[in-house]
Parts: sequence; structure tokens; C-alpha cells
Amino acid sequence: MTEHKTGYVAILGLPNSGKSTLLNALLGQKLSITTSKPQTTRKRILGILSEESYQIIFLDTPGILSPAYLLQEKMMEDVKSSLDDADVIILIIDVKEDPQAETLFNQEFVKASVFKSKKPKMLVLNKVDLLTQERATELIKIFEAKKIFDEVIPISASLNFNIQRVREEIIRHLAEGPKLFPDDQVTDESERFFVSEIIREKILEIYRDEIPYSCEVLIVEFKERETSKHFISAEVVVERESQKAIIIGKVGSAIKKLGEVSRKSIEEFLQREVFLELRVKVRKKWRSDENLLKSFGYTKKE
Ligand SMILES: Nc1nc2c(ncn2[C@@H]2O[C@H](COP(=O)(O)OP(=O)(O)O)[C@@H](O)[C@H]2O)c(=O)[nH]1
Ligand SMILES: [Mg+2]
Repeated sequence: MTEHKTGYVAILGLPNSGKSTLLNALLGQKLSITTSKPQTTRKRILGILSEESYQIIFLDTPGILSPAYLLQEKMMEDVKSSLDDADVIILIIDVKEDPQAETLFNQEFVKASVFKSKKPKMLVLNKVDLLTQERATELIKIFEAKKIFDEVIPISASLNFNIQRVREEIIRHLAEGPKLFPDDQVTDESERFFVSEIIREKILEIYRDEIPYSCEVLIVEFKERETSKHFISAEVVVERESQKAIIIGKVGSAIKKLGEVSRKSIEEFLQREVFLELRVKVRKKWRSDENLLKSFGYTKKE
């Protein structure tokens, strides 16, 4: 009889280091939204990888930061609870932005919580596609010499380089245990949630400046229909009238584009045709409003 291994793995790092891209690469499917803008991921995303002999439950997290407003405080709470839940910790760095991890290792949370944790720790050097071979080797040596990590692994999450090695090292550190989720379950969130995330991803891609950070997306209707397209109605919540005008654009041109690219991506995710309706609502200072944040689902997990 071969043993079955199970465990939770938290993926932690600075905003934009490639945490969500790594999650998707490890799962072999796009679950978590990824963009070139920091703070894309606002809530912990759970992704389950099931094979005959193991089940890994990945926790993709918002980037580590010093919170400036209530939403960011809630985001950091998700980072902290993911660290608590983890059996194995992956710290990921962007080798171009923070090659020696000075910024990451100087974060209070990393110094006080991550480094003090006795859990197995892996350091993943992401985006090595942007470095020369010599520089990558040099960085690996520097980190290995620190003796903080059980493993130091150079990867390219977006090019799928060395992802299998990350899986293997995780499995090596996992303890024996039963499956906690059915084999065909990939996440704990609903299709509704991922549809709202896809629309948020498109907002991040299309709009500039403060707009992406001022938006939230709520699914107000999600009607599954056997004989025709699914009907999805979503609300784009912004903080000010001026932002609403930008989202809509000249004679509705911007929101029309948002609707089109979102619909295509949602159809790819759901593997069926949908009818997507978008509306824009102003909710003043929603990012600092405890009750609004709660109603948008920003509550502590577990
Ligand atoms: N060149 C390069 N870019 C990457 C790699 N992994 C992620 N990225 C890019 O880095 C940006 C941030 O990725 P994302 O996964 O959203 O980062 P997160 O904020 O840590 O979740 C996106 O534009 C990705 O396409 C990589 O291995 N190489
Ligand atoms: Mg992310």
C-alpha cells in the first residue's frame, strides 16, 4: 500500500511577485486572476491539486504590505490566516524587482511571523526568465547560504519552468493524511465568485491610475438556463461619480469594451455562452466602510 499525503501550502510574497501565476501553474489551470498591477488578489484563493497519492491545498494570498486602509487590513488578515493554516510555506520573490529579497525580508510580517515559524519553508525565485543563468546561480547561492529555507528553487511561473520540481519538493514535506476534498473539486469558492474576479481582472487591465483599486464587482444575478445562455448581471462598484463616468466612458464605449472582454473570458472559464449585463454603482468610500466590506464578502476565513 502506498501512503497518501495531504497538506496546506501558503503562497506568500510581495504584490506582483507572481503568486497567482504560480498557483495557476501548479494547478495546471487558470483559477486565480493575474495582472501586471499590484494588489490584484484581494482575498485568499484556495486551489486544490488532487492526484492518486496526494492532495495539496494551495492558498494564494494578497501581497504582503503595510495596510493603508481597511480593505488592505482585511487583505493582510487573509495573509496571516493562510500562514496559520499552512503546513508548508512558499515565499516567492520577483528576481527582477527584489533580487536579494531585501524588501520582502524587511516586512514586519515576514520577520515576526514567517521566519519564526517552524514550518518547512521554500523560497521560490520567480521570473528567472528575466535573468542570465550566471546571475540566477549567484542568487541561489546567496539564499542557500542564509540557511533559512529548506529549499531554494528558481522558477518561471509564467513559462512553466521548474514547476514540477516545486510540486515534488512540496510533496516531500507533506505528512501522511486522507483526502480532504473530492478529487474533482478545484476550489472552495463558487462560479459566481470567479466570474466577479474575471470582471475585476478586466477592469485592472483596461483602466488606469486609481480606478482599478477603487472598484469592486458584485454579481447580482446568476441565472443558469438549460436551453439558452446563462444570464449574469454584475454591478461595478466605485467610490465616486467621476470614477463612474470613467468606467462608462464616452457614450458607453469603455463599459462596452469591458463587457465584451469579460464575457469572452467568462465563457472560456464556464465553458458555455453567457449573456452579461454590467451596471455601475457609486458607494462612497467603500474601501474604508466596515459594513460595505462585510457585504462584499471581506470577512476573515475560518
Ligand atoms: N517575466 C515573467 N513574468 C511573470 C512571471 N510570473 C508572473 N509574471 C508576471 O508578473 C505579474 C504579476 O503576476 P501575478 O501572478 O498577478 O502576481 P501576484 O500579485 O503575486 O499574484 C503578471 O504580469 C505576470 O504575468 C514569470 O515567471 N516571468
Ligand atoms: Mg495575486
